[in-house]
Amino acid sequence: METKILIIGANGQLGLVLTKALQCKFGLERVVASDLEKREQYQGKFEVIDATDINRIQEVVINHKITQIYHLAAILSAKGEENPLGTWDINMKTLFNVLEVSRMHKLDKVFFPSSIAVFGEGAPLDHTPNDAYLNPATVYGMSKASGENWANYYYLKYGLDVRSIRYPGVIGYQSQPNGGTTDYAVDIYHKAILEEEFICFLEENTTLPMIFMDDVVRATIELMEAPKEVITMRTSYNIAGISFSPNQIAQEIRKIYPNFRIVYKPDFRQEIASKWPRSIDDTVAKNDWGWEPKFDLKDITAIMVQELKKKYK
Ligand code: AKB
Repeated sequence: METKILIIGANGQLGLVLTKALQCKFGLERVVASDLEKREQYQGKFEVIDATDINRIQEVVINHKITQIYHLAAILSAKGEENPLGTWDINMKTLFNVLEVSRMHKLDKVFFPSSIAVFGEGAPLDHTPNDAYLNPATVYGMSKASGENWANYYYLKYGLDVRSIRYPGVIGYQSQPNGGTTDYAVDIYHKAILEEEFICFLEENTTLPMIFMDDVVRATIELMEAPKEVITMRTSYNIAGISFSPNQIAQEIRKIYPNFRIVYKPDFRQEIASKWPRSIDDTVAKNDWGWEPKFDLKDITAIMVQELKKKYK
């Protein structure tokens, strides 16, 4: 059967860009974007879906003869702490709905993003290996760690081809992140271009794993396109892009904007970040499906500045 893709959470930071990449690869007709609200000026097929409603997902899957789902909708680490039980309900319910519809309708493949938020105390902070102990300290991290086990369960029990990546913080100029602990690494570029002071909610030397949008979109599609036999990790794959601290990103920005000012006012997000890895060991993804990042901090800064300047002109 011809590939027909449904993206759930298509209006989010990654969804916006991944949808376009999938449209380029498969054609407008074979990609159905969905979210809680229809996006204005959207080119292509769009369905309004509340992913907590299994019947609605099922209806769209049947009507469009969907063969693959990318389930991107979730409440992220920082926002999730405002309403722990509500976050758990939404993150788990939407995942169960996607897994169940995919099982019932025998879909070819499902993509479920996990996150570096699955790590916590007990895991090495540097070069954290794929099989490190998972002891997340946020509800978001708990939902992703459990989700990974459920993905593996559906694969083992029902043969559902669920694939997953633990995303680092994602940096891109096309869209805004919302509710994450790594969001500062996007916001900082907007302030730099506007020549405004940036108030950073993390301490200056808090190093976190990050990745450029182009790399993460390519990683996701490469994993989904990889032959089934090479996939040895049915929970989730670590992938690394680049690790840096607020101080290092500010120094890189100052090479372009020498007067750029950053003020550190750490809040509750510092507590979350301090439990996450500083860097990630992605050997398993490299060995299994040839993952390789392309963008370092210098490249990312140059592209972010160049593209955001056009936006603010
Ligand atoms: C967050 O900060 O919550 C996300 C993530 C690392 O999963 N960007």
